[in-house]
Amino acid sequence: MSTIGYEAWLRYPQLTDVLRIEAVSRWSGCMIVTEASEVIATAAAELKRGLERMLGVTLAARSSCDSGSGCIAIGTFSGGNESIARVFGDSGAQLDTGAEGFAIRTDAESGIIAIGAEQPAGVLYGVFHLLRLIATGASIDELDIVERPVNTIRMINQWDNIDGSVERGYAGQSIFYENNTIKSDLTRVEDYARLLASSGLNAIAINNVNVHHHETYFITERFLPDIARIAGIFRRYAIKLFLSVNYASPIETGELTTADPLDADVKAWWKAKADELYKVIPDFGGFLVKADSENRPGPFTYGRDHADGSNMLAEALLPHGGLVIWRCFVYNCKQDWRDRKTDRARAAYDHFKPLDGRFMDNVILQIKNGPMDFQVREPVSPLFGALPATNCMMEFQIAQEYTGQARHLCYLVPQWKEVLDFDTYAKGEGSYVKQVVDGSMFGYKHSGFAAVSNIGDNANWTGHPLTQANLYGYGRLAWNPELSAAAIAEEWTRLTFGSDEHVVSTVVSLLMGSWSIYESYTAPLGVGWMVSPNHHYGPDVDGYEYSKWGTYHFSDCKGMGVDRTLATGTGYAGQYREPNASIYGTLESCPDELLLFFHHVPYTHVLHSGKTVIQHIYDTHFEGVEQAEQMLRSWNELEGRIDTETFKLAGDRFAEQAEHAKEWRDRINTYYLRKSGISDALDRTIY
Ligand code: GCV
Repeated sequence: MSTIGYEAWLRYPQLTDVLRIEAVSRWSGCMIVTEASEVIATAAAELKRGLERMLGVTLAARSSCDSGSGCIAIGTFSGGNESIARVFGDSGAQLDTGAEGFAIRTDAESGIIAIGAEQPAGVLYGVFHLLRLIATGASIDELDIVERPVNTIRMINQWDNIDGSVERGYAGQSIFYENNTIKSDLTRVEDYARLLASSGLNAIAINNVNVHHHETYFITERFLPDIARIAGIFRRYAIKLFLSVNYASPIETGELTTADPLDADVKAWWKAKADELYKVIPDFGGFLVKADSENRPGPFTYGRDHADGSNMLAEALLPHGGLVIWRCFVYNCKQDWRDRKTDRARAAYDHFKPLDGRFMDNVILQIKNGPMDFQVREPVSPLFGALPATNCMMEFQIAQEYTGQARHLCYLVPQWKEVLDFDTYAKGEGSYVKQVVDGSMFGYKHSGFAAVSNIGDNANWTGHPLTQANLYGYGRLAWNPELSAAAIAEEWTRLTFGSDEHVVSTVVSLLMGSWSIYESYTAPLGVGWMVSPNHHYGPDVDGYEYSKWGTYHFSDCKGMGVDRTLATGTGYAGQYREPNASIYGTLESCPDELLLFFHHVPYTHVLHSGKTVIQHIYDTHFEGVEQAEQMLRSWNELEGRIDTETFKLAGDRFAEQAEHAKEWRDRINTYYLRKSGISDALDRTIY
């Protein structure tokens, strides 16, 4: 198997510049490590591997440093490593690095670069940070860094099934499971743990939120020994393991006849289950739950609500310190398309807002970034900022289900940044979503980020070589939402492709332009969907128009869009605080990019851009294809500058994207020409 894409951003290619080698070698005479912790052992192994690769030397591990020899010391402030104590003195504990942060300091006098932290996890993150600095060409001569993650939960959700498939997975089969068993060789899982930890992630739910028959037994003795094996791997990388659970487990396992959360036997069943789990995995993270959503069982069956349902599980986990992560993706998936009053966008808020304050402290509501489902463009979920008395966390999707599925490039960090920087006005102007999810706005006890992964068993993990940037970027953003999308893109590019400036600038500009290009040739102005049913790849304007899923654009011969205003529509716009409610609810002030999400307008409606809706559709679709073709040309200019395998793999995907963008353009333009009868002002070919 090729190792190029496999190593992703942890390639650590040998440094070639003599001065640079000298500059780094000066500090890399040996590694000082004294603590026996498992995570520190991982950190030491990573440091050794990274430095040996980049410098082409062997890095000895010692317990002390002879002054002047140039050493890297790693350890906790209180762990008895003299070199750490020498560099940080008494100040280490005062640096406020917290449970997962770290300090890195270059001490010229003692010849030591020290990576110190309160806890072993911080040491590991510090090591990855130092390696990142070296690999991206930063000077390490005068380091004085203190970093701590902004978000406490930085989680990845695998939608992997035990038959080896991955729901919404576009990069091969599961790395965890095959043929209804947990794989015996978990080497790849360990390598995945490295990737996750190096980008700053600290939690993983290892199975699909749609918990099917066999996976229901993950919490039983049938699978627990193997699950514990996986937990052991992630533990070494300071990553906590969570499981998605089936709400009807007591029934499905044949042990009870009800899953009613208020039933004493049900409560006792889950309590015993939690006890059993923690015996095997003492640091088990908790449960991720999709309940009463898309045909999954839940408390509604018993006339109970989501607070009843989640609190029952939370009570069982509480004595062990476990969490219940309860998803808010709850809506009526059996809607009658003729019914224009029911609005899927409203559902999460309508379900959960009235329950604010009723959830236990160890329950966290996991809210998708938008009210619908990971579209290329949708507004931010109005639930962010609306639940001051309930722990909340963000759910993003790295997998690109609706944004090109590892075949089109769509770098999502800019989209996620927009979401995080959205002003909810929950506590007046400047109440950003990022402050809701980092817990600071309302003093949440638990909060953070989760995202659906985009990896599979493809050699390069993500299928498209450049969509590794989404996985890396997600981790970096969860660590620090203030990092810019461009800075993350550049960091990833340098780590992955090295320092050829032409490569760096080309790849960064491809990444940075890709979201808007994808948007321009797909569903316009925030209207969403228009994809082929089931697999969701490719254009199908009416694919979901007469379906039960609640995802409509209502195009007719006069106009299109969904009226979600308070005055004449579904009232969804009224779920936002002012001024957002009025901005979205008023045609004149609604931003162009979300116009059709909030309003039904004639094709001749003039946008803020000065164009009519219909002309905007035609223009963006023609331009989008040109830009997709330009992406391919830009990529092709990199021939000879990056390895041939990656060059070809990504080149093939860019070619497919350019070709497929034409299909989008022609289907959508043709559909709207035929519907509206209004021709393109520039008289281009529409069929
Ligand atoms: C895991 C969308 C996807 C489903 C997914 C669901 C969810 O509907 O298409 O595959 O199920 O979201 O987030 O639960």
